[in-house]
Amino acid sequence: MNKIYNPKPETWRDFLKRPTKTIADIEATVKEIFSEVKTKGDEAVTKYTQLFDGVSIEELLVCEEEINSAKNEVSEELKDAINLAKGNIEKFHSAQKTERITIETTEGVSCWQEKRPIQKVGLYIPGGSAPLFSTVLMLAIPANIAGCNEIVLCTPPDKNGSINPAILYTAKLCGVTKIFKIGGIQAIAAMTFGTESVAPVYKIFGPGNQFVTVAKQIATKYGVAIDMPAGPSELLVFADETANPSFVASDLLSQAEHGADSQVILVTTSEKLLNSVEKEIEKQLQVLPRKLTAEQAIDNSKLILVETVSEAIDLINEYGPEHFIVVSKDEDFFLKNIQNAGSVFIGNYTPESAGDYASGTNHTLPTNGYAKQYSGVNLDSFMKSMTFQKISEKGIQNIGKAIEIMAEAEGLQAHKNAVTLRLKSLEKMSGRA
Ligand code: HSO
Ligand code: ZN
Repeated sequence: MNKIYNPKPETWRDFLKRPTKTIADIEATVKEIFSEVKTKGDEAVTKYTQLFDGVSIEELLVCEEEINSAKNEVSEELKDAINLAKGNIEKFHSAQKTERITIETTEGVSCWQEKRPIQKVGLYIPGGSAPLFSTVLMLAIPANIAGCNEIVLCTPPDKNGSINPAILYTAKLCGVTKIFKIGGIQAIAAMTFGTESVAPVYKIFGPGNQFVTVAKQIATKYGVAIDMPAGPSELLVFADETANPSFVASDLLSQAEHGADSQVILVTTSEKLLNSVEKEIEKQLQVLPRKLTAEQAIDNSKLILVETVSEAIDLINEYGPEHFIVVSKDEDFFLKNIQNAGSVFIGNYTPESAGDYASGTNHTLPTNGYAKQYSGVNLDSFMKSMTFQKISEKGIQNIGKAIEIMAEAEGLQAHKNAVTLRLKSLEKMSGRA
């Protein structure tokens, strides 16, 4: 663990830098697979599934029977837990619905804005060591509330060609319309171009490894939208002497166990707390099943001692963490001044795990400093705003002149004519009357 004492602000940028990855060779692989999936469809998808997942899949679409039998493989206890989480996530995301906004900007000129669902969305759920069925909840629930009519889910098959039953169970429960046994780059390519089995989508959501992340970025070149550029999980905790060091250590480890490249940081004004957290991490780490992974992330983690809370908040805003936990007697100060964070967790009894699973907020959040300009996934991520307007005869008379003058000034005569013709026709009518 790196301990940093009272660092000078000019050095923050340097030690807060996320490790950068070279994407050059990944990009070449992604482009090759994209072009093959585009031209050969399912055949290419099957070939890459064999190559990367080591299994030959005859039917990419998961059949009803397989989905229904997953239900029997998930324990009642887990089903109950998933249901509790679902209820909370539904409540929080339903509350994000907004009313139509209507305004008469000038007499006779009515403008309004309404939201519409993105009709076809694709959800990517990684497989591998931790099957993230909780991410199915986080993506499929808001997609459903938004009213998306096609919700496609892609997830890689295991060596036996199956998908984790909890993923299948949750997908069915949350209204996913089609599930495919496709992972990695080939999944993103299939949802981008469409194949014989997979219909193309308008927006792709979900986390993934570096390959999936680059593939999502390439997908945008073909007009598909993505939720956000995703990267390894991050947690920054600010804690002072009011924090429980063992709780803080458990939170830092909870993110560290996601991957060797996870980023966890403690910022504190208390040297005593810093030392106790360090000891606690060592202790708790020893008995973690994912010790090896967490250990590597912890090796790169930082424990930072600063002199004041105002220095702390500046440093935190400069870093822009995906998750920010604050346990401090100055809680209000932090809540008022935090500008850049994906999601904020407050007090000794608010572990990040709560937001990862069951409190109701979304866990698909901006990493890599993108919290400075991106929001986490929310109901609006599955919708787009449309504007409407209706102008009456009186309305066009009220704003027509301004439009004519502006069009003229831009040298766009046809634009001007579209108004002039109408104004003249109204003049004629009123002359006749
Ligand atoms: N903390 C992860 C999400 C997750 N954690 C899923 C457990 N399961 C990224 O926000
Ligand atoms: Zn997590």
